[in-house]
Amino acid sequence: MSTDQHTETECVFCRIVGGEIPSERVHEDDQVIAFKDLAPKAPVHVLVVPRAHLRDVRELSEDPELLAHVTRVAGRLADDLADGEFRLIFNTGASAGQTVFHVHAHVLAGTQLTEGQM
Ligand code: D5M
Repeated sequence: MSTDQHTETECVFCRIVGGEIPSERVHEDDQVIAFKDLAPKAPVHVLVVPRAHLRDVRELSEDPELLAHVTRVAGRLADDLADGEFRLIFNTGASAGQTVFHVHAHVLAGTQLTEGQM
């Protein structure tokens, strides 16, 4: 695993937060941004990303208000972009499929999701 993305200057999501790398934003506020996933696994597949560089959901859980905000935004996006039903995923660790080590919640919606999806 490369250690480069563990520094904020190299972290792809820090660069998206900073506007250095373009993204299709669907929400932003002072704490989080949300944008469409580059490789969507469902008709609605967006990532809710805290502006702060936190490694994973374990670190995010140290800030319960921010964690709650991420889940609230996910729900609102599922209301706005789909029918309100959604799957919320935090891949945590490489063996669980985490490839970007800046915490992000995958919001999947807009179709009948299968058990193996994501
Ligand atoms: O999820 C990381 C997710 O991030 C994966 O679904 C692709 C997505 N990704 C990576 N780079 C970009 C950019 N530049 N825009 C949008 N989406 C991106 P993980 O849970 O870490 O595997």
